Amino acid sequence: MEVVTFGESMVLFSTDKSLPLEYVHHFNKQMAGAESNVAIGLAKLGHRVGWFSKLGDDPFGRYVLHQIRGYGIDTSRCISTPDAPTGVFFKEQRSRGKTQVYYYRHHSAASLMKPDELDEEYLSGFKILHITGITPALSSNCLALTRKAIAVAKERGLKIVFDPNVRWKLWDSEEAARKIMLELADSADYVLPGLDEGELLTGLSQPEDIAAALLKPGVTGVVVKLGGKGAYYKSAQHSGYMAPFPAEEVDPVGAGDAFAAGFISGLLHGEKLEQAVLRASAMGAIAVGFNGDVEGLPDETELLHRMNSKDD
Ligand code: CKP
Ligand code: MG
Repeated sequence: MEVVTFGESMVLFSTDKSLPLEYVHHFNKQMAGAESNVAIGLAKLGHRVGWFSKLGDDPFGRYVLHQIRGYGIDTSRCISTPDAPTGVFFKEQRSRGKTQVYYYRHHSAASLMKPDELDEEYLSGFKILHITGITPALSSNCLALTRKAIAVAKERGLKIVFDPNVRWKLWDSEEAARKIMLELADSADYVLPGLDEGELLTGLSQPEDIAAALLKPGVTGVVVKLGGKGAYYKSAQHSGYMAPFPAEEVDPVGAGDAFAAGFISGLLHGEKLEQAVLRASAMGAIAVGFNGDVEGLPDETELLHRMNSKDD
């Protein structure tokens, strides 16, 4: 197996109308979650992936599980619990490309994940562990689970890719978020912050300075995502800006996860940092062009086509 990730996936209710949610009568049911988005992105590209979580023993939990399993992702370490429901969230369309999310995930099943449930042997079977800053924000047990997974991954030789994915609605204070994000960033091999997340972590505002500050001993590469302006990448040997892929922005949610999936796929192909960032950027550009987090993600052929037509 190649990549393992874990975190909360939820049922997403989205709308086709650009209206405040109080005026919306019909919703589309989809599934979303940063880590499962990455898992699905990788699975669609042909990689062998494992994802686990704790889901409510309820119809939404079964729906999420069936969706993720349907992509050929290994869900054998997922736990179902009668003690709490599967989380849900709603996405409001403010105007084209502008969205707002409302979570109903407090005390959800996933927030009950805990460190002693981690199957350490299972982790040994993978090359890369992907983690995000969402999971440690769910509960103190989820934070402990994240720390344990990192420790086990290091012990067993997995590379760690960390996407801060700061969600202010989940953190009690900016200080707590910064402290934990920095701890996780320092323990990763690759860190993929957005510009605002890089600013939060370092107090710096230029991509070059942010990347230099996060490239601590033990960290191999940092990629600062700049949205429509591309990305800046840095390792001990190489650094540079990646120009953005042309993209029509329909829904930016999920773009960061698509970027992470592309980046990890590049690592698995043995690509150099710049080439992996190119792959990541193409994935991000594809992801902003459709509604939903994963529905429009490409297979390997489509992705290569997009990468080769960058300057057309
Ligand atoms: O950073 P992204 O826009 O790629 O992440 C989107 C996901 O997990 C979305 O699917 C949502 O469920 C979440 O991030 C979250 O918890 O906010
Ligand atoms: Mg993100």
